[in-house]
Amino acid sequence: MHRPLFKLITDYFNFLNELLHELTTKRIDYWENLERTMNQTELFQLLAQQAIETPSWGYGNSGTRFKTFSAPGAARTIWEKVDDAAEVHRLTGIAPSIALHIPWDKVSDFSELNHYARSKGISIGAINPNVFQNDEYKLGSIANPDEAVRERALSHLLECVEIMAQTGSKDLSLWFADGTNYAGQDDLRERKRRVRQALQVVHDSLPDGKRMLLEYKFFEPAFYFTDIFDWGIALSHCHALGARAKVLVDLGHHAQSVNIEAIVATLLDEEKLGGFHFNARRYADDDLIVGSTNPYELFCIYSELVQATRAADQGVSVGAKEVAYMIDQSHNIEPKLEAMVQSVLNCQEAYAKALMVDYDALHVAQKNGDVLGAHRILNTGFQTDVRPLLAEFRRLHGLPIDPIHALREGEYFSGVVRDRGVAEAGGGYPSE
Ligand code: PSV
Ligand code: MN
Repeated sequence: MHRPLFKLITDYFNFLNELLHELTTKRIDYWENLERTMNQTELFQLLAQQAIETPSWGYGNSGTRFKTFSAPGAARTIWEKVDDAAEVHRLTGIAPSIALHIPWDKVSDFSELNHYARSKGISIGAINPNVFQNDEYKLGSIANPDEAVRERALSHLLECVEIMAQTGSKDLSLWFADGTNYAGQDDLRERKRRVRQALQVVHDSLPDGKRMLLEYKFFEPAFYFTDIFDWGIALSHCHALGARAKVLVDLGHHAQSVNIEAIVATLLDEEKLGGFHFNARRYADDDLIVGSTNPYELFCIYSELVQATRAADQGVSVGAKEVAYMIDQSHNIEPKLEAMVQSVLNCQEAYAKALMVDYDALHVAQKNGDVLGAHRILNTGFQTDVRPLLAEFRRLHGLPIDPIHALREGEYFSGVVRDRGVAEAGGGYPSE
């Protein structure tokens, strides 16, 4: 036989052989785990219930304080942002809502926006008030020493509660840039009381079934003191405020090497975990893709959540099932839609891995004091290659097997690049 042709054929057969081996070992991998944990129908039901909200501010041009970049096809209006969020949902099947930031996403008729979103197959999710961008908020919003400023901040928060009614949103997502830059600048206990007072008014204005999620962040934009600086202060406010107040954990808002899954477990047990802002941090608060620098941390967080949903304590299990999952990322150098799809898929993968753990065996090992046995049982989930399983899940749901490939090859992205073009973006620091 002609030698190059013969080589081509044998190479091809070797390739097929390797592929078959790859697929069968991966199948055994997750099938073995499944046998020990749950059946496939149960697993697929849980995966189908997963929902990751995407943020309107992740679809427009964004940047650092040095430069805002112009991304080809970036959404220019809230209507275009809804279109993009709908596309992310169409590709992944698990991103059914979009969070709004007010006034960035303010429209004259929110019920029209609500109908528009629904016509695109998604809903309006959390409403995020913005009490950090006006000049008057230089010394804070609800903690400001000036009562008139505090009143204006509060009335914006209450306006957002009204917007929730028009958009059908369940959650008011609260983050405050309030803080001080110098010791002695303001009275720390007084500031705590001002915050509590305003939050109580907001809490009490929420109708049944609506919640306020209180986000903490340990620094920035203030650098000496931040009013809601960590989960401890957020939790004590939420406990005092009442049943509608819950804590929101933004993965980027912790100091280096803080054990976030321990915070998650604590808040779950206190029945006060309300939601997440997913992202990945390297040094400080940043907008890297969730699970890109810290896949093990994300897995451990999901593992705590899975265990809490199965807790014997009803309050804990019900609370865990009501946790809201949201992405909080603005992508500056990555293609925006692709980054959002990737983020949603990373959450799906971490969740699927957490479902692969044999928690009964884990508890036995823990009771027996089998330190490394328990550690290995947990890690079995993390080490499981769930990609073939998720591909099968997508096939069953009529979703693209590879959503990133579908986005790259599909008409949506090239269409928005063509139709929207490259919008002018602002600079960073003003130049002469
Ligand atoms: C603040 O850093 C934050 O995490 C809050 O959630 C804001 O609402 C969001 O980013 C967008 O500025
Ligand atoms: Mn956030």
